Amino acid sequence: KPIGLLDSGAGGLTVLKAAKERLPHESYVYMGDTARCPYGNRTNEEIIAFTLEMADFLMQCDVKMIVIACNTATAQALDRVKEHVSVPVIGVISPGSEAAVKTSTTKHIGVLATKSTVESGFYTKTIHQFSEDVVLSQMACPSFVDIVESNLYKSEQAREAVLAQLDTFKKEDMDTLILGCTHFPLLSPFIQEAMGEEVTLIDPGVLTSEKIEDILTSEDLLADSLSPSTIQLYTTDESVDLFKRIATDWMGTDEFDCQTVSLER
Ligand code: DGN
Repeated sequence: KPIGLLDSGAGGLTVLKAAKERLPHESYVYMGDTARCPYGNRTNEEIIAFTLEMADFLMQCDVKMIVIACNTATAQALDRVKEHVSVPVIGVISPGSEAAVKTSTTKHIGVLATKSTVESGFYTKTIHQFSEDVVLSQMACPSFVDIVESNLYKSEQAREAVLAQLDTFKKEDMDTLILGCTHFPLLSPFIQEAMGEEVTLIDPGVLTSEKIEDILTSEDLLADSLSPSTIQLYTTDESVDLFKRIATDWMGTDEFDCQTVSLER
């Protein structure tokens, strides 16, 4: 059975890429709700409803676990999805928070995320579960999501937007920065440039893939090394072309199938 991943759009491909690198024998079904992206400025009710629809779709694909590869959906809907489905479910906020707390020596951690994630307070709550004395600086960067969804993430325009957005934030004295939106690792060279080499960037996708392996191991669900590995991508946009281009470019392979699917509106 495949592992299911969901995101509001292309951002969760950063988690898929990390998972595929760590667990190459697994098969994956990825659902990106590109037609309704971005989620970051939507109401909590909308985010919960959309996330549950995607979880239902993944369950119809007979997935063995669900990875909410979206911070915004994790913050609003992780518990709801857990109640809703019969397979293990993980989000991206806890793995990223745990890694950041382990990495930071100054105990001043930054988070870049969507408005919804910042306002949810979910990062603050989660990081303080790992360490109570961490100081947290958070910033909402909604424009970064649009840059990635329009496949402009390597452009000079993207670089300038990132440098301008982080101009004030970089002056805060953090030593560790969580890329708290799964779209943002695609912009990490520019984010690193803006923040300076002394700040360690945390990509929650990498840490989430370790957790995926832990869960599959403990549930005895790991694929064996002879299993054929497939990647099936679904997008809710009518055209799959842009999504396919981003996926091919980011994943460094076109060995996947990509189809459009319409969810309830
Ligand atoms: N990729 C999503 C996240 O991690 O929060 C959200 C992007 C969006 O829809 N605004």
